[in-house]
Amino acid sequence: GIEACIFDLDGVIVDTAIYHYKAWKRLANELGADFTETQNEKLKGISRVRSLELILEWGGISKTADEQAVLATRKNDWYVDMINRMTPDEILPGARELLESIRAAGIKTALGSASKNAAVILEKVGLLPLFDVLVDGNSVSSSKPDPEVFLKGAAALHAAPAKCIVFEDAIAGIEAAKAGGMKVVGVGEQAVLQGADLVVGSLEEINIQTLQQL
Ligand code: B16
Ligand code: MG
Repeated sequence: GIEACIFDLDGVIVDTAIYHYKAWKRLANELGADFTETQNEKLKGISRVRSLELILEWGGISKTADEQAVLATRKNDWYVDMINRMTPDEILPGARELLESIRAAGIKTALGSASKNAAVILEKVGLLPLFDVLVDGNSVSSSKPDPEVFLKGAAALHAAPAKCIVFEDAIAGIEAAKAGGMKVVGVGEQAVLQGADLVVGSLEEINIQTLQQL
């Protein structure tokens, strides 16, 4: 049976991607640069530092490490202003219900997010009590597609990776789950999320039975 379910945050539980996008776009524009929607997809699931490196690379801009630290902080300050205003209305469809039914079935839950702001976001939307363990950007050294974040979640819950199901909206996250030997449900578009064991448009489409059949 399933021993643990590990959830990505942004794009699965809440749509913080829109806030990341707004803040990165504002920063890029201030630098006289921009990025496309396709490029924005590549920012999903990866760390803040890596996201900035990519945006600078796409814009043909070079900055020292110190300057990059200042820019990343500026983006994060704008981002934090936006997430501090989040409410439970922003929980994505089906997320709360699925978390509740997983826990009611005696299965453990973990968060596996690249974000250093994960705990604040879960607190704001009122979902913190539904997670047994949080593994986020503060507790990992390698970011997705490295499987570290999910393997740490499994280990903290004493679950075998092969008996874990990961929920992910990003290509990097699906690769990370697969690299960790886990099952993965992609949340989003089939065309984007190839490699997932199952792709759904939203968590509303899933119940415990669907998961047990994976
Ligand atoms: P922060 P996830 C990821 O969250 C986002 O998808 C990604 O766009 C962001 O760069 C990363 O968190 C780091 O976030 O700047 O808040 O530390 O999808 O892994 O939950
Ligand atoms: Mg995500």
